[in-house]
Amino acid sequence: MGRLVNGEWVDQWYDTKAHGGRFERQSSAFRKWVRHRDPEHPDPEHPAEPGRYRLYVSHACPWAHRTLIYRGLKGLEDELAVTVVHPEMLEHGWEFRDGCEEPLFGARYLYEIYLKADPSYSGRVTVPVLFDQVKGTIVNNESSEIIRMLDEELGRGRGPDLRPMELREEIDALNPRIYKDVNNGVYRAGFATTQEAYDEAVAGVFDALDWLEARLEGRRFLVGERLTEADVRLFTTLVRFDPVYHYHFKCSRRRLRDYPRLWALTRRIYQMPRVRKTVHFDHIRRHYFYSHPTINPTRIIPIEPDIDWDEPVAQ
Ligand SMILES: N[C@@H](CCC(=O)N[C@@H](CS)C(=O)NCC(=O)O)C(=O)O
Repeated sequence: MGRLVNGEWVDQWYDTKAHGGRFERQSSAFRKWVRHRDPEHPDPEHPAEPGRYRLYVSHACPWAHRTLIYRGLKGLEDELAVTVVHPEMLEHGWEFRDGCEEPLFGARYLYEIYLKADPSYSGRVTVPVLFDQVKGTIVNNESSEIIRMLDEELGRGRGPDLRPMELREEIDALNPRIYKDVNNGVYRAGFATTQEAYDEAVAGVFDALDWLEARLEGRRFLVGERLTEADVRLFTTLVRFDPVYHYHFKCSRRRLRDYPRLWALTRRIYQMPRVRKTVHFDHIRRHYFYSHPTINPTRIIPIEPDIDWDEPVAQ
């Protein structure tokens, strides 16, 4: 685990000391956009063309998982290549090895892909990465933006519209709290290095789950009757909650299965065939329990909880 500093790999765990034991996620560095050619953008830097782009992902990572769900729901499997990193993230960060090879450059580590894009890059080396195979560079490494490109540009007019005009305002209003207290909240609880920072983060997680549980009364999805971006963003954390976060990140007040509506929502989404294909519990569990030496130094992978993901749910 580490980061690049002026193009050099530095082995380093997250530094929480400067922030009172609080884990702070760095913002993503590559923020370009894939676009269709149209009168407004006659010559885009990264044109929407089938086969041109590749996603670098980890099956363990909830942020990368969003992009894989979009790729599946939009039917982009044949047009958008995927390279999966090895689930163990060790001293050199994400690696390609043992069945998780990198086909374009034969890279051993994900940081090599960042260096192709910027030889003097400084910052964390994260998944997901959207890579332009024609220009040989990274377009974007921010999942919340990559999913919108898959929805509106690469997958334009295909599959479901996950942020329809009429629901946009409501989706955009839900996203920030779900990000802060749920998606990132579980990490802030798990990576906290003081009791105070942990208490603050974990309270936020469960307050937000209570809020969402109440919101789901009389609703099949977060914004009414259809799956939207808000559900996908929430799902990738919920599906990891009982298998990992509940104990690894000490989010232990309740399990997901103690929230009837959130548990039903999670199954409703998981049981969609295009979503189910993207969920890899083997990578999820191996990654978390193996890659965080400050939390689980023995690397023992705890026994898997009995969870019936196929328990019937009203679709
Ligand atoms: N804001 C980014 C966050 C991505 C992220 O933090 N990914 C984690 C994996 S879950 C990662 O690659 N971490 C490696 C590191 O921080 O060194 C996004 O949503 O795309």
